[in-house]
Amino acid sequence: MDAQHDLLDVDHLLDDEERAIRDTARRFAQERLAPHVAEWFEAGTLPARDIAREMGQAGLLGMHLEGYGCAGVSSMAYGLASTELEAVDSGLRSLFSVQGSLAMYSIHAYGSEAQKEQWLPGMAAGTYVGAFGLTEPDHGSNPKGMRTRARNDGGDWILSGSKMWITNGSVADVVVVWAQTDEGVRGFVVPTDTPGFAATDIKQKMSMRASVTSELSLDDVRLPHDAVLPGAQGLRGPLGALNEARFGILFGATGAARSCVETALEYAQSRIQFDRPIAGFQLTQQKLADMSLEHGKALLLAVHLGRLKEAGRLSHAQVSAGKLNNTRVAIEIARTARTVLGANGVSGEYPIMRHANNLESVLTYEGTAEIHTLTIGRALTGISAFI
Ligand code: TGC
Ligand code: FAD
Repeated sequence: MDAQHDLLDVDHLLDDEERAIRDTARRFAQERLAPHVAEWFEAGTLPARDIAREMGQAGLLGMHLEGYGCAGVSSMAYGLASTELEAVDSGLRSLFSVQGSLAMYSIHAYGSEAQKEQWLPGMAAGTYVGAFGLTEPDHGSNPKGMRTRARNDGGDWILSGSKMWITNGSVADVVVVWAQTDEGVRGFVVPTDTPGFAATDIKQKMSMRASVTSELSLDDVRLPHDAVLPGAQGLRGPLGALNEARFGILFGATGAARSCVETALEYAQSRIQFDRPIAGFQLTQQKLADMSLEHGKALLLAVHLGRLKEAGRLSHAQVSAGKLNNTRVAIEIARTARTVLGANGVSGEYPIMRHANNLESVLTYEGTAEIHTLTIGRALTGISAFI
């Protein structure tokens, strides 16, 4: 691998199978998604159901899960696929993460056999789209305070409340909804055609425009007794799923960063000012060197955490460290890369401003930078500073 694309030769740390899966995901992302993404972002719409079907055909959805039509690849391979999707757009990686790591993972890890058989094969194929409803209008960082409630009524469950900022919400066939019950927080598998369920898209997003984000309203949604996920009790359930998705994000952010570095490098070599390529100016080279180095270090961290995960040694605090570092690094790289392109840096003809805008969401969702900082602080000191 040459220094232009992989300064630290991180590629050398991957095995042949990991490289093959990464290359397949890259081909899919570059050939099927990249040609359209700027248009989707500009229009603020995404043909999410069509893309889910294509991702399903490519074997990407729930690819790290075993059985039920899922590919059963390693965590590392899943991380590398996240990188390739986010190199095109964070919104596309979001569709893939929410489907595979939040909705499918929750059903796979906590669901009954009947729930798994009903939903997972269709979700792996992309014929069913899934969403994950944890955040509420008044409870984001602190999901413990959620107000959505599920009460028992003659053996059925009745769900009422609302969820906010839900990726895939209005295009989903099924949502894993987290709600308070008399036994603490429980997860419910909610088919979106159930009476009382409604989803409204959130408009005027300046970030993640190539992603569907919705508000969900649950107005006395009646579900059968077996709609509850039997294996999840308390906040540990949703937080366990979030751990999986955060792992994908710590890889994914390096994809957005890579796209920015590559764009800046190519531009700097062809843009002439003062009769020479701007890549020849020392100040530009400093930016290019810093961006490449920071991108390489972020990728090294991702691969290291991937190896820890495969060895069953990855802690929550380490996932927080990776998510915090790599989103922070990616956003800095996007800002620096933008300056290299001058005015063209703000144009949608180049991907940089789109990545920069998306990364503002990535910094906030799946636990804000502050929450991950405090998670690391708690692991270091043994003292929780959340409350
Ligand atoms: P706390 O007392 O620390 O923990 C409650 C229970 O959960 C366990 N736990 C975890 N389990 C798995 N993974 C983790 N990362 C875990 N962190 C904690 C913990 O052991 C405990 O278990 P048990 O059995 O003892 O009860 O809970 P807390 O209320 O103090 O909260 C901690 C805090 C603030 C870190 C947590 O609430 C948090 O992470 N808040 C952020 C919320 C968040 O990330 N929301 C994301 C919503 S989904 C989304 O954004 C999707 S974006 C689209 C895309 O992915 O692309
Ligand atoms: P708040 O929790 O209100 O935080 C506001 C600010 O206060 C932040 O800076 C935060 O770090 C800080 N803060 C809060 N508490 C503390 C503290 N104790 N100490 C220090 N600082 C603190 N959610 C889902 O459930 N499913 C989804 O699919 C989903 N998709 C999303 C897609 C997008 C595009 C976006 C933007 C969000 C999505 N979310 C989703 C929601 C996301 O997880 C929340 O936005 C996030 O958890 C933060 O919650 P909040 O926005 O309510 O901010």
